[in-house]
Amino acid sequence: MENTNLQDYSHKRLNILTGEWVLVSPHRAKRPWQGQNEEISKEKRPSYDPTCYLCASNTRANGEVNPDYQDVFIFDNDFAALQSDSPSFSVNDGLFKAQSETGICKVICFSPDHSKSLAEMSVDEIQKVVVAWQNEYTILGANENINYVQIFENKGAVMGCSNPHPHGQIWSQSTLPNEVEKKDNQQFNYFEKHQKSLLETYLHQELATKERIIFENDDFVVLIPFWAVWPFETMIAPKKSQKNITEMSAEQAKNFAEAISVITSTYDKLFNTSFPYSSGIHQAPTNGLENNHWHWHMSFYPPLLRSATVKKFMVGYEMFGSPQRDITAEIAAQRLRDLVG
Ligand code: H2U
Repeated sequence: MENTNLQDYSHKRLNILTGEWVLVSPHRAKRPWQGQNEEISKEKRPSYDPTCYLCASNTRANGEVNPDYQDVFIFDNDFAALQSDSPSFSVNDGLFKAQSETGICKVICFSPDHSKSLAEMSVDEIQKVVVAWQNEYTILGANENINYVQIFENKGAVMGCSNPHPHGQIWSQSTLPNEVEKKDNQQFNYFEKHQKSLLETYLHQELATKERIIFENDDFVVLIPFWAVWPFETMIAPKKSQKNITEMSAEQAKNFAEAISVITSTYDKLFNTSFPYSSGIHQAPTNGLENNHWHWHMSFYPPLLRSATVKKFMVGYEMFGSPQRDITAEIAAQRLRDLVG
């Protein structure tokens, strides 16, 4: 796309997956910064921490002892936000509306090595995490009370992560969360009209221009979406539409693991820090429907803006109006692309 206006003048871009707009203000990218700096943690972690709740053989907060696990370890969250045995009820009192919600929450330790993050793990080690995610989607999705499985990771204290041990979470529940419902509707409407995947069609267009592509292998593409909100937000998506992660072959799971390895290690190089983010996989609900409109993808939402210590705040206009960014998706993609390898 040869449109220099997008690099020079304020405009709005449409997120085709949510139907929402983001305001882009490229001319502001050079403004001086006199605001808050985040602390950089220079702490070098040991491979084993006797006080860590997630390290192998240690005792968790509720008194249970972790096994001496060798790669991936999954357990039911001891402080689960959703419970499978809570009562079913609803409130319909005029404009007061509420309904009960049940679910199952799990914690997934990516590695017994306390000092590592996904960025430092090998592709083979990450593939074991991918296979564990596939298994959990299958097991939880088979439960008739579970209609959606949300896999995610909070990395870094700045993202509210409670423990530096490499781990993620899986929250599964009876209804679709807000973000998933938006993507469900958008993809459904496109599929109904065009009989093809919205995201696959979008990826074709991206692969033709290459402007926002950071990395690709045979099966996956890593890019900054045209509509990205966070300065260095990225997405990993299979080139050919798949509804959920269980459709990946072993070879594809390895290529997905490679894509995760490339983007997380590239992030660490950008500001020479262990790059914080929230990442998550959006995929087809497990509600027993065909869901042919779904094309799964993994998104990374990192808060850092211009250094290891200056982060983007989603405040003010973002809270009351729309999300807004200064550095364009194309410039951010160029910076990440230059660091790959
Ligand atoms: P975060 O670091 O993303 O907050 O995830 C850690 C999760 O681990 C958190 O949801 C759970 C917390 O409830 N946890 C346990 O289940 N048992 C423990 O002993 C410590 C933490």
